[in-house]
Amino acid sequence: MGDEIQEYFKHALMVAKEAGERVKTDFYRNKNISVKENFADLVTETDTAVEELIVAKLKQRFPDHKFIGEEAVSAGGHCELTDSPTWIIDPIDGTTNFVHSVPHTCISIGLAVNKEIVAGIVHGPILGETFTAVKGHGAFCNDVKLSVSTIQDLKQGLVIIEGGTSRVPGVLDTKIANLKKVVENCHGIRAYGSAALDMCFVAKGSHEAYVEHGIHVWDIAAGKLIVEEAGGIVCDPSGDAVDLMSRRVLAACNKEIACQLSSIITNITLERD
Ligand code: 2AM
Ligand code: CA
Ligand code: CA
Ligand code: CA
Repeated sequence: MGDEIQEYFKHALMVAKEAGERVKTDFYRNKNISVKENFADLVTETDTAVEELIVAKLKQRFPDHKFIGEEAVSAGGHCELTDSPTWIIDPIDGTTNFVHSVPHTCISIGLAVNKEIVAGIVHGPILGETFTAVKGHGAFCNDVKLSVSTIQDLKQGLVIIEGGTSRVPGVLDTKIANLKKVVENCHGIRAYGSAALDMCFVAKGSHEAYVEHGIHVWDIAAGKLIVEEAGGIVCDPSGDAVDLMSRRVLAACNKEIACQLSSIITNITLERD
């Protein structure tokens, strides 16, 4: 299986880079924008086209594999993670950044086998950074090996926490209350607008943690493995084991930081994927 996963990974990396060229071209053009659930939940023609490109290229090579893609699910498609090899795709993570010409935007491709992520690619075509991991083989950014931060005290940490695209009042109120508690307990907070890149910044060691409610499986599938292969941990914001379909995540450089962050966060339950 190890060799097979390497083969799957290499092919997916090629596809991600090809898709990245399309994202890069469109990034500098006028975008065709629509809204999904609310005025802040955006999608562009590029999101849909890039997802179709990635799925077509992977399907051609791996016809028996299954697929979960953000835009297909948004269009009413199935979002079920089975034991079969499943490609979990976010064609553009950071669509709002893409729309506003902010370079923090990426393509995220994770591969799950037996519901476990075994390969992950987060390709940022504008930033020129490609984060990768294959289970058991470490995490890399442009071929440089990644290691998480060694800071153990949250008060010395930098935490990524986002506003998200949900405008549901109850959810937003708790997110803002959490944001306040995090600000009070660390060096500072940051929000880059791309869940997948946020996870990679924890893997890279520049940030101690990332916590989010509202994300979907395609936002974090690849990033989860990249964080873990860099030596970090990914759990539920409650501190329990992570459930990729639960719409929430906490990534941290180590258990101490995860526990400290978890203890000040109020968890939010959202409708599952
Ligand atoms: P997207 O750009 O693929 O839609 C922005 O905070 C980050 O969270 C992006 O990675 C965005 O993914 C993702 N996201 C999308 N919908 C969200 C939601 N309802 N709550 C939180 N994050 C969301
Ligand atoms: Ca989206
Ligand atoms: Ca996303
Ligand atoms: Ca997306």
